[in-house]
Amino acid sequence: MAKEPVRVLVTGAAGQIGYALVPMIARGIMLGADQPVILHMLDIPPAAEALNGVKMELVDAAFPLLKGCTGVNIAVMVGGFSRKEGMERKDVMSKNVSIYKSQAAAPNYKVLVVANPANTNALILKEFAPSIPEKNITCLTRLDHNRALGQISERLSVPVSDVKNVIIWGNHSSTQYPDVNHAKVQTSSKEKPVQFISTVQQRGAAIIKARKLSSALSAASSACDHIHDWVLGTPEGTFFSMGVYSDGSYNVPSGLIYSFPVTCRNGEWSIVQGLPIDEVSRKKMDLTAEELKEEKDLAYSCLS
Ligand code: NAX
Repeated sequence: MAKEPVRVLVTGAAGQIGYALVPMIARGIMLGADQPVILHMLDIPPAAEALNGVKMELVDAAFPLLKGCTGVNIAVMVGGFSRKEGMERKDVMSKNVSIYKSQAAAPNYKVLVVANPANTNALILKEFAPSIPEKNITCLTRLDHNRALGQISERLSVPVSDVKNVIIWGNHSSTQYPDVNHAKVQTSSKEKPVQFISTVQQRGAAIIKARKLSSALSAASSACDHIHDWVLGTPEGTFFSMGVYSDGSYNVPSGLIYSFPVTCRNGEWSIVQGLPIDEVSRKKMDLTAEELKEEKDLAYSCLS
């Protein structure tokens, strides 16, 4: 019997990540090749014409899984204000957290926040949307996770599918801690995963330098991976990184959206427990938590 369609909302759908993301959803990359989807695309009035163009292209692509457009089960929130030259961090923060505060009226569905500052936007959404269970609000650090897998695969010359269980701890920013201590690599090489922390932390900036535009196809693909594994589950023995509401695991202060290693079953994520943390890792995990606390304070000062 044909499955009931799942309704997916994409905010910022006329932007560059939105443009790369919606055909992936319509093609079944996010929720599976047998899952019909209903796309709900949102943007601001100045982007209405461009959004209509995206809609026309979706019709032209004749995706068999794509149905009409109503209601929502999953929201991928890409919509936001991008930093312009000369703007202070506080100005960008102020514009974005205001957007996320106003979108907090959203009902009870699974939310993935992509727009930056992703962790803090997700936190504001969580704090101002008490009707959404905190377990339903997450942010994207899967792109950083996938970047870490890609770097190890390139440096050890192994297929990326032979690498698993890297961890991105903390903020989706340059203080994130890409951790290879628990990574597993299927290789006969004796070489250890090499020093690559700064490459992963600075990858977004390197892409902007090369492309003169920020990451879009890899961000869209990672957003699909995030929702795919959250809804359909993680493979046995494998974990992924997700920005989730901290419950104090690994002594990360609660009350922050922090990236942890998670496994998913039956549409629910759980933080992987009991991984040993060495002193170097501890310092890096605390540093990125500190930045998130500062961002939280800044966000609240912008909203008051
Ligand atoms: P674009 O500027 O191309 O697109 C953003 C879209 O959001 C625009 O179409 C704009 O009209 C729309 N928008 C603005 N305010 C809105 C509102 N109130 N409601 C709905 N839509 C609204 O940016 P793009 O390159 O697509 O990036 C989108 C966001 O993703 C940015 O904040 C960016 O920094 C962030 N990123 C996050 C990543 C992550 O891993 N978490 C990686 C990629 C990306 O840098």
